[in-house]
Amino acid sequence: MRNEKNQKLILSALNGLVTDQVPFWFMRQAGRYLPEYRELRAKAGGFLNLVYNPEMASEVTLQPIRRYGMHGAILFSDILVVPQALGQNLKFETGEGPKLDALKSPEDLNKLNFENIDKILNPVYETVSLVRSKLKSEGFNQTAHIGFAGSPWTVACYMIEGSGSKDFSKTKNWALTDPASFQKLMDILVEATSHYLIKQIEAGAEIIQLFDSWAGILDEANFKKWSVAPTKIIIQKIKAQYPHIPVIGFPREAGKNAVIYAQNTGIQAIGMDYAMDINWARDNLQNALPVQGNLDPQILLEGGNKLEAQANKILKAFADKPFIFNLGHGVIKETPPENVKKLCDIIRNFKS
Ligand code: 1CP
Repeated sequence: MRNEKNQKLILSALNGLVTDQVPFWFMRQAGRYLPEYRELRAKAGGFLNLVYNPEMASEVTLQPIRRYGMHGAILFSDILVVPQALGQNLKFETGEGPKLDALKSPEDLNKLNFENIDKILNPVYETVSLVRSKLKSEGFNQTAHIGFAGSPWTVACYMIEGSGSKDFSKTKNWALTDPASFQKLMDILVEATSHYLIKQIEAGAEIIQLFDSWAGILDEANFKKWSVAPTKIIIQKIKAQYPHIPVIGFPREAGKNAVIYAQNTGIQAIGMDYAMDINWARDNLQNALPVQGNLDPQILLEGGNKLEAQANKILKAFADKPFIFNLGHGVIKETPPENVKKLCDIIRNFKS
């Protein structure tokens, strides 16, 4: 038996315990709302230069922890490094989202290969080990390092569309009209993502989060096929080697399908987006597994009394069962850092 008292707070919650303090971290906590991030990004000369520079990327990961002492330190990287490592061209232009050379037909899948995957991703693994050693040397004994990847469905959305999109209609159309070749792409992504995550764990990641940001555009049957099924295989592969590493799944905007996801993927905890009804989630998700979420990042941006009221409402609803406080999506870049500080204080001072 492990001594559960010595576990980091967030790991206790993931292992089904309720602790005096509610553990917290925020999606996109490392990023553009922080002046020290913008400074380092300018120095690096671009987003990907920052991602592939272990010294700088580990600093960016640590920046919010030094300010606010979150219980989770998420790796600074992006979900799109996996397609890049498989040979797809990726660019981030200043002020714009990602641009990939879109996959247009089943023949384009032949361009993807595993030859250089570790050569390209090695700097990310190096960042993970640097983060672990910095957390330790700087005395953040209660902060766990969270590795991550995009889920195959969400990553495929960007690979096929070539950029962000409102409805990812090309991807949906491919999946619906030619499921056999779409399955081939999913198989490639399952393989690459499992490998990538296992390497992060070997380098020192203590928790994994899988982002399925576009899970919400699938109907139930397709959600099972393209979100749940690939996620389940990835988790099986991780668990076969590292059974104690918890995996948090974030099937954004899945609504009621989140129950199917929670029951069938093997995740240890589920991330709730901000559209999810608190009482519904309490009764239908938290009755079965730890939950994470779900403050609207817009409310964090606005701050004030509304922030205080909504944060407390979430804490009152979830804190008596295993729970990790988070946002329902990423920190918005215009968010004043003092609002983030205020939210951290509210969570820290909460007594159930
Ligand atoms: O200009 C910049 O500095 C780049 C902005 C930025 C940042 C800070 C991007 C571009 N990615 C990131 C970091 C990032 N991305 C992290 C780091 C850790 C943290 O959370 O602090 C993580 C976990 C991600 C994950 C990610 N990237 C997701 C899943 C989560 C989500 O937001 O739904 C997605 C969809 C992406 C793609 C992506 N990367 C960047 C942008 C602007 C986008 C979205 C593109 C779009 O859909 O329009």
